[in-house]
Order: sequence, then structure tokens, then C-alpha cells
Amino acid sequence: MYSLVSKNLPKSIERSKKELLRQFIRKLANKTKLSHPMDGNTAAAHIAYGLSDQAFIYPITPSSPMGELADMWSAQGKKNAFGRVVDVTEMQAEGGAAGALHGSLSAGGLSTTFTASQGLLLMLPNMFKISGELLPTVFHVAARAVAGQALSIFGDHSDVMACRTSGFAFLSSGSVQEIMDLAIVAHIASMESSIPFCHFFEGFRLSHEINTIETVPYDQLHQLIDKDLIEKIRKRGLNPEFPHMRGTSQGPDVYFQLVESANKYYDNLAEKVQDAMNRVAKITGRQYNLFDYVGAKDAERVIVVMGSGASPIEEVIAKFGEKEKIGLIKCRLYRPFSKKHLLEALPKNVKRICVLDRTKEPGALGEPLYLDVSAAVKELGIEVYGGRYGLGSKDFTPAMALSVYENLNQLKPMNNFSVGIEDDVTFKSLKVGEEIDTVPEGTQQCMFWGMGSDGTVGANKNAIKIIADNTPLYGQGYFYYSAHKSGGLSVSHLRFGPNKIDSPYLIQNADYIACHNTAYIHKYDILDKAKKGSIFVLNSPWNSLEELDKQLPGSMKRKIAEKNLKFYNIDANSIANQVGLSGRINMIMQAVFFHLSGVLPSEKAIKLLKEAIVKEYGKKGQDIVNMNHKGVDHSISNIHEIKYPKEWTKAVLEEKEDMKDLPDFIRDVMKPMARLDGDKISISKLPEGGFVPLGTSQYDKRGIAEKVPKWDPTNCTQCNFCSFVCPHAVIRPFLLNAEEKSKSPNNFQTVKANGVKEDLQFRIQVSPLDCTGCGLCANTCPEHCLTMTPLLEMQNQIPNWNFAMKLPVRDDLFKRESIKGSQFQKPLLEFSGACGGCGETPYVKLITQLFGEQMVVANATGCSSIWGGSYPNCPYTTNKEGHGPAWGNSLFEDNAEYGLGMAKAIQNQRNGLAELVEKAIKSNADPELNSLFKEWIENFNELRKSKELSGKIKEKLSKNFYKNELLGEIYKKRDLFSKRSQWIIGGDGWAYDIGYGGLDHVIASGEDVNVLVLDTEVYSNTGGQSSKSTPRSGVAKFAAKGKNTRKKDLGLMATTYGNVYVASVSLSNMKHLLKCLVEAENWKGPSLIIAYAPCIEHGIRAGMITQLKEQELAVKTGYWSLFHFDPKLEQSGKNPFVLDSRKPSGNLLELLKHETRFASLMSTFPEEAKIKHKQLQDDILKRYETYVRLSQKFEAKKNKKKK
Ligand SMILES: Cc1ncc(C[n+]2csc(CCOP(=O)(O)OP(=O)(O)O)c2C)c(N)n1
Ligand code: SF4
Ligand code: SF4
Ligand code: SF4
Repeated sequence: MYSLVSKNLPKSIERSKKELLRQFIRKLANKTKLSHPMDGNTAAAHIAYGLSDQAFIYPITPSSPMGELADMWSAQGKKNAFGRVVDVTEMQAEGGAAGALHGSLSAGGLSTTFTASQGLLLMLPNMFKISGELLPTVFHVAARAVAGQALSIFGDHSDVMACRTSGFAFLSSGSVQEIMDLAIVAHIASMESSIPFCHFFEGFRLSHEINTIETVPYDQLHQLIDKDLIEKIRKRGLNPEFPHMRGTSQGPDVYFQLVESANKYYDNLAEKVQDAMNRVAKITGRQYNLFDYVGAKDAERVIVVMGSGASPIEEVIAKFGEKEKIGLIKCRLYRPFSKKHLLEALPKNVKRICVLDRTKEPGALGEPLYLDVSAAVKELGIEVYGGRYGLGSKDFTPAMALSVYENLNQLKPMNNFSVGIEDDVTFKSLKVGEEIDTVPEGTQQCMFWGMGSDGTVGANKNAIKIIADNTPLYGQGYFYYSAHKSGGLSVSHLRFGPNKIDSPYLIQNADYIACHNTAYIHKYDILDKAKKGSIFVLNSPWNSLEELDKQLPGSMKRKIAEKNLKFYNIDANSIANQVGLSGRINMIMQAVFFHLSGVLPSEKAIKLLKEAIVKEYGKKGQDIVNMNHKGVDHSISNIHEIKYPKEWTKAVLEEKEDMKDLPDFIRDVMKPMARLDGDKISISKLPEGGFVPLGTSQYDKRGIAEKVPKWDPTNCTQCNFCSFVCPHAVIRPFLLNAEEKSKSPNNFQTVKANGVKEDLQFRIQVSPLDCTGCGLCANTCPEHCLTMTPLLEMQNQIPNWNFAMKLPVRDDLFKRESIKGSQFQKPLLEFSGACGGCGETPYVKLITQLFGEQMVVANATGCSSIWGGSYPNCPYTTNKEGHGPAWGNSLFEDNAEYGLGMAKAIQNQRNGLAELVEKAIKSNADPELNSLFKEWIENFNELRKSKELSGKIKEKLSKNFYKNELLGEIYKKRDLFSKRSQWIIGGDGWAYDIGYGGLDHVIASGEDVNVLVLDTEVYSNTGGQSSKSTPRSGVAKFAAKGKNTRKKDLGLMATTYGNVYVASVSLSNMKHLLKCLVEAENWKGPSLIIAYAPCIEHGIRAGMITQLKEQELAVKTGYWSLFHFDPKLEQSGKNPFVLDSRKPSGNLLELLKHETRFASLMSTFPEEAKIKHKQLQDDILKRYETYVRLSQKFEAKKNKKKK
């Protein structure tokens, strides 16, 4: 059934028929023993764990899974290649991890670490130390872009290139298989040479790509290790039995010589690496060289490249290499750069070389690899050109590779170019032609369009496993996710075939496309990549041609017919509901895939799928297994082949969205990005510096909720709690007068507004297309006025929302600082991409309702910078005057300092204005303004008053500013009259761990800044790793056995300064929360608010819908204490520490059972759970007693004095 080898491959290329046949036979023979589908991170972690005794880790995307696996294996007692369990330690930051690693190496340990991007940069100072002291280690790096104009979690080589002068050796892997093989080379070459290694591979593209690879078991690793060498390394460590000193300081007399004394270690390092490659080849059968050449023997044009970019080029060579005289050099060892080995690898006829770098060095003559190659070949008279590709994981495809060869054919090739983007500003980009199909013959390419959390990705990973474990086919999986944390799109790209598949780019020619969600058919060009005659499966309720004809957009019908697709529909949601799987369609769609795709014979595939279901769900109970089995059976009999008419080629195209009234940014950037056409946006359309206008999230309108709340006003008390808790600012109260009411849509039901003198009407209105369907509002409403209702039935609320948005904002009828009044303020944070029910956003939303128009925000990297600042969506917005939060994100580690800097600069600028105003008062520059100026000086630091005066002054100034020069100067600075509300916002990972040093310094500085810690008790943004805020016994990543130590009491620590306003708050106590926020802002010094923020990572079993109730329970049981420490109270002779929680009551165990982070310990490590849960209970009681003592201590002191 399968063709064993490609038919049209030229003889000269590496993948000869013989080689393929050999691979295939070996794979068949070893299939069960050695071949496994795994991702790049797992491949690297497998070797790193096997060849290390310690690992010092810290999470950063996309490298975190390496640390997570090491931690999990260690918790499970897995032994490394030396027969020992690896000791894994999470540090407070990468700087700390590198420091600890340095210490462990100094003591002769075999240690490793995993990181990426900013993390690697934080390790840089220690990298110099480690190489300077000739200490062997391997850093495994999932290479990623370094944050500049924006953060990007995606792959390129910017981070490793920034470290190239550190003295480390740099070894690059270009595929998942290479990661496994070259990781071994890195470890043994490092041990043998005493030089530390950075083993790197592209983040996401390789770290998260699943591929069928041959693994190297630990007994084989064992054979490669020289035990005496390990003993020697140990003996070189610091040891009081044979002591020495290191890390001294030196003067000009010897420093230089000692730097140069290490030369000999580098001089023969390349040979050592080659030798290690040769030895690894003996075991694995896979030979690597420092520079590997692929292509025509007589090639005249050669590309030099490093990493996964080599594979598409190799595919182009496979197609055109012989005829076109083209070739490729894959650079594997980048440092030390071996000129000798490069020249040996270069074919003799080369006339032109193009070096492709996956990094950018602004201002340099060219990128780093280009400069190295240029220097290496300079005596040979070969012309060398350089270009950049694939920054931030931009796809690098065969068509792009071809354009690079074409450039080399030009009379005057372009140098210093970019490829893969359209540079219509400096015109440095290459033109790229149509995509070409170069994947190995016989490869089936399949795309699945699913919802971020609907199980599609998991099911596809499973499919690769089933196929790899049960057939001789190779598999590859790569998964695209949109940045939204809720309801985001996922597109799975799966390839299967008889030949090894490296193709590290998204599918360009699909044989099978499945769309799991009907909402996508209008949003995306799902069939753009469909091959002629390929299969298209839609999950929709429309099983008949008539219905589909009505529902499908014309453009889609045309594509189906023009490409002659085999079109099937299945109503997977109904099947899921019938069998009790309510909405979980992943297994059904999987069964359809196996049945239709022909990757495996259908019967066999279904049998294997059922076995996989037993494995996956067996633990959850037989009924879950049965439901899934039933789902699979029903799916096959419910696939409907749709015989569409030829006329679909002429289907009426839908009207194009009228975008002429949209702002440029929305039309030119946001809309194309939303259609997944962002790759086509040219440079000139994108505002420089990565700046984004406010309020763009209102154009998103994703419509992701299955159900949205429907308001029944009958019992509504107009408390506004629903609006208060909504994480997305989607449900809001409105007040309207009789005239407005008369113009409202028919079903715009209102009731008489309570508590206002005017005759106004009240209404709660939801925006159905912005709602995430989290249900928190409905679950919070004390009168049960909100019912979650299918989105389809709530479409009539869309015009109602649009009408409500045009109503005047009546924000001055209730006290702004009250629960009810705060909700009549326009939230200046709306429709963020946070998860449904997120515990973080309501706090920030509320702060914008209290101070938004005067806010400046320094935001730490973390969830709040992702839901708050994922380009091009800006959920921060403006009020009717166009004022709103000015928001910036620097890094993860430096946010407090970043915010302090902002505050100082603004203070300085305002002081400058005050000096001018003082002058104006003295010179009586404008008698009309004099008293206002005086009043303003008196209220210079008062938030509300300064704003009020600012309005009055601006009005007068606008009429009088031209009267004299001084007034003119003041007028220019009029934006500074109102005081700023400076906020420093971040998560517990930032505040308790990596940013703690800075935070501590900032609160100790006495500056007037407000710090908000969104305490999710884990690193939520990177998938839930443990922080020092994680409570004892809490299971988190990097704490697989439950955290061993007590939660750090950040609030209590901050109170010791005496001049910091500190509060511990929870959304469940709205009054307390409001009071603390207002007091914090009013305090003319530093304030620290620590807010309890439930997160999906807690695994609340009843879902985020109950998160507010969960917070109530947390406060009641003492799990989360409420208190505030107000230095003002002390100034007035009172106790500044006020405990606002009652004595713990209720059952803590109840809470622990509700949340997977605690409950899972009971099943995985039951003994551990018993001990640690008891200790947690003790921690809580002790903390409460401390707070009680503190709240009483002051009184006792006072009483004593009185006596
Ligand atoms: C120096 C550095 N190390 C690691 C990271 C990766 N990183 C980004 S956000 C984050 C966790 C944020 O956790 P937390 O501060 O608790 O905020 P949350 O996501 O929970 O809101 C990590 C580890 C980074 N960006 N920079
Ligand atoms: S369901 Fe959730 S997102 Fe929708 S309005 Fe209610 S609280 Fe807001
Ligand atoms: S929470 Fe319920 S009672 Fe209160 S305003 Fe909302 S709908 Fe009305
Ligand atoms: S804090 Fe948790 S719930 Fe909120 S967006 Fe992040 S992961 Fe989602």
C-alpha cells in the first residue's frame, strides 16, 4: 500500500533510495524498541536527565517542559544513566539557576539547565564565569526571540547569538532526531573538553514539534561515558581535603595571560566534538559532522544555515539540486567556529554563498553567521551574501528557500536582505514565488481546525502515537495556537508517511482538512491549503445539501467545487450529546479522520483508537470509556458525504466587510491578523516600535461563548454585583432617561432605576459576542436574575448592546468608590483575551473604573501582560475624553523598577510644571488663573482634585495662553496638571520570586507608587509552575510531589518597613477590596495590594464559574486572610495592622477536595498528601495567630504606656 521510497529523488542527495530503504527496514525491525513520537523538549530532557546528577531550573516558554519532565521523573524516582535519581531544584530566576549551577559545577557536580530567551540572557554573567573556570556542563536552550519592541515566545536564534562571546561552545540541532543525538554529543564533548556547551534548537518549531524518532536508551548512553573522566571532574571540584581557591581578582599584570591560557582548550575542541559525533554514530547509526554538506557535487550556489531552516532548503535541493547546481551547508558547531571543517565541507566549484541567519543584529555589517563565514572564505574569492529569515518563528518554506537561490543567480544579488516578509519601507526583502510541494513522496498532510481547549490537539497527539506505535509510518505534528487564553483557535498540522519527515513549516498542500467549529467557516480561509481532490470534513449541524448550501459562505462553496474536494459533514456535537459526552467531540472527529483519511485501514484504526481510549480514560471509569467507544461507533455511521453541484464554482460571494470607517490600525493590521493573514501585512502598515492604539479589543467580537447570560429584571435589586465580577467587562448596568428609552430597540427591557433622584431607567446589558460564557455573573447574582442561554438565542442582544454603547455614561450619580457606583464607570479594561472566569482581570478592571483616566501602568510579563497586551488586541481603552491607562511592559524581572522609573520621570515633569506655575503666580501672569493656580499647587498630589482643577485650568488657559510666553509654556505642559495614578502590576512569580529584589527596593524607596500582585499562587502564564507563593502541599509543575515549604508571607514582610500601605484582598469581599484600593491610591507613599486570583491552573472541579464561591470559602477557612496595614493609622496613634478576616472556620479539606492542585496529591502520593495537608492546616493557623498577635500588639503596647 505504501511506496517505500520517493520515485523522483536525484542520486546525489543524502536521502538516496538505499538509505531510505535501510531506514525503513531498521524502523520496522526496531519499531517497538526504539521509535517513539516525541517532541524536541522531551528528546533533550531525556538525554540531559540521563547524563546529569543535578538540574537547576526555572520556567520560560518554550523550554519549560524540559524542566517539568526532569522534575516529574525525579519525583517518580527515575534513575539516570549512572543509576541515580537526578536532584532537581527550581530557583527564583534564571540568574539564580545559573548561579546555583555554577556552584554545583565548582563542587565537581554533573549539572544541567534548560532555558530560552530572556532566561538565557539572565544567565549570561555566569556563563562567562563557568567557561572561564573551564567547567563542563550543558545548557539546553529552546532558542527564542529576545524581547525588544515586543515579547515573542517563538523561536529564532537571537538569544543564543547574544551569548556567543561567552566562551561556551554552541551546538545546533535542526530536527527532533538531531536534538536527541546532538544532546549526547554536547554532554560527552563537554565532559571531555572541560568547555561548557549550549545545545540549542528552535523554540516551538522543534521544542514542540512531535516527530517519530529513534530514542537512545540509557544503557547505550552508559557505554559512551568514561567513568574515570567523571571521577576526574569530581576531583577538580572544591574540596577541603585537597583545597584550592578560584574566582580571584587579578590585576593588569596577569589577567590577560590567564585569559589566553584557555586557548588550548578551544584549539582542539572542534576535533573533540567531531570525535564525539563519530562515537555517537557508532551507537545510533546516524553520522553528523561539524558542517554537513547536502546537494550537487558540482554546486556553484550554496546556502549556509543553522538549525531547522536547513530542511526546507534540503527539500528544494531534492527537487532541483542536480539540475540547478545548488547545495547546502548545515552548520552544527557554531562556536568554536572551525574554518578548516567548513572549507572541507564546501564543494570545490562554489562561486557564491548565501548565509542565512535566524537573528538580527541591527547596525552590524551583517548577521553573525554571515560574518563568520565571510571571514572563513575570504581568501577563496567566493562571493558571500547574507540574509535573515524566520524571526519569531515566521514560517520558512521551500518557496522562500528557492528565492534565496534565485537571488544568488542575479547579476547583482541582494545582500543583507530579509526573506518571508514584505519590506515596503527599506525594500530589503526578497520576492517569493508560489509555494512548491517538496515533502517526501507518499506523505499525507492533514490539518485540523479546533478550539484551543476542545481536545483537538490532544487527540491529534494521540493519533500520531497510535500511528507511530502500530505502523511503520513516520509522523510529525505541529500545533498553532492563537494568543487568546479563552476560546482561542488551534490548528494542528499533521504529516504521516513512509519516509522520514522533517519539513519544519506549516502545511502548504493538505490532503485532509477538518473543521471542528462552524464559527470558523466565516472567519478563516479554511480551505486555502487544500490540495485538488483532497478531503474536507466539517462538523456542523447541517447534514443535508440544502442546509449547507444555505449556510456555507459562497467563497467556501467555490473552493470546494473548484478544488473538487471530497466533502463530508458530521454533526459531532449531537453525537457527543447523545452518548453523554456533552460537547467533547475530539474522539468522534478522530474516528472520522481514521475512517476517511486512509492513513490506516479503517477497521484496524478504529480498533486501535478504542484501545487508546481505554488507556486514556480507563482510570476515570468504565462509563467514560463506554461513552467514548459509543461516540466512535456512532461517528462512522453518521458521516454524510455531500454531493455538491458543479454550480458551486459560481456561488455568490459574500459581501466584503465595509471597512472604510474603521481606524487604519483596525483595517490594515487587526482585521488581517484576525483572518490569519498577518503574514501578508507589509512593514509600512505596522506602527513602528510595536505601539498599539488603545481600545482595539472592542473590534474583536469573537462570539466564542456557547451560552451567555440573559437578564430577567423581575427580581433585580440593581446591586451591580454581576458587572463587578465579570472578568471581561461584558455585562454592564446602564441608566437611561425617558427620551433615550423611547428610542431604544423593542426588546430593550428596563426597570425604574433605584437610588437616583432623576427619573431614570435601569438595565443590565450583555455583549453576546464578547462574552466568554464563564457563567460567573450568573453564579454570583444573589437574586438569580441571570440565566445562561444559548448564544444563538441571544443574537437579538447584539443590537441592544450597540444601542447601550451609544448611551451617555452616567457615572456621577452614585459614589464612584462604592460597589454600585464603581460599575457605572466605564471599565477601561474590556474584552481581554483572558480565560473565561479569570481571577486576575476583575481586579485590574475595577482599578480602571476607579482611577483609569489617570493611570500609568508598568506591567510585569505574565498572564496580565498577555491578556493585557497581545498584539494587536488592546483591552485597555479610553473614556469619553479619550483618556485611559497608559500601559507598558518591560520584562518579567524588572517591573517594579520599571514602574518606579515611570513615576520618577512623571514626578520630575510635573515638578517642572509646578515651577512654571509658581512663577506665573508670582508674576501675576494671568489674574483670572491665579487662584486656580494656587489651588492646584496646594493639591498638586491629590488625584481627584488635581484632575478637577486640571479641567478648569485647561479651559481658561486655552483662551489666554497666547497672552504671554510663560502662559504659553504652561499651556504646552497642560497634560501634566492631573496627578498620575502609578500602578505596578504583576503576578506572584514576579512579586515573590524573580522580581522580589526590585519590588523590595521600590517599596523601601518611599515613592508614591501602587503595586498590585495578582496572586494565582503559580506561574500561570507558563503553565502553572510553583512559585514561593504556592502553598505547602499544592501540586504545581516543578512541584510534582506537592510544595514542601510554606507560602511566603509577602504582605507581612512589607509591613516591616512601616511606611508601606499593605493589603491582602479578595474579590469575594467587595467592600473591603474597594476600601483598600482607595486607601492605597490615597496613601502618598508605596502601597502593596495582594489580591487572591483563582486561575484555571487551580483545577477548580466545578469550573471557574464557582471561583467567587471558592474565594469565599478560602477566606472563611483562613486559607486566604484579609488584612490591611495603613501607616496613616499609626500616624494618628492607632494600630496600623488591621485583621479583616474572622477566625478560620469551615472545613479546609472541603476546599482542598474542590481543587485538583490539592486533590491530585491525594491520589498520586496519598501518604505525602496526609502529611502535607496537615502541615498546610498548621501553616494557616500559625499565620492567623501571627495576625491576631499583630492586631493586638499595638493595643497592648498602648495600654502598657498608659499604665
Ligand atoms: C527572565 C524571564 N524568565 C522567565 C520568563 C518566562 N515567564 C514569563 S511570565 C512567567 C510566569 C509569570 O508568573 P506570575 O508572575 O505568577 O504571573 P501570572 O502569569 O501567574 O499572572 C514566566 C516564568 C520570562 N519572561 N523572563
Ligand atoms: S458569562 Fe462570564 S464573561 Fe459572560 S457576562 Fe457573565 S461573567 Fe461576563
Ligand atoms: S447581580 Fe443580579 S440582582 Fe444584581 S444587578 Fe446583576 S442581575 Fe441584578
Ligand atoms: S491567570 Fe489563569 S485564568 Fe487568568 S488568564 Fe492566566 S491562566 Fe487564565
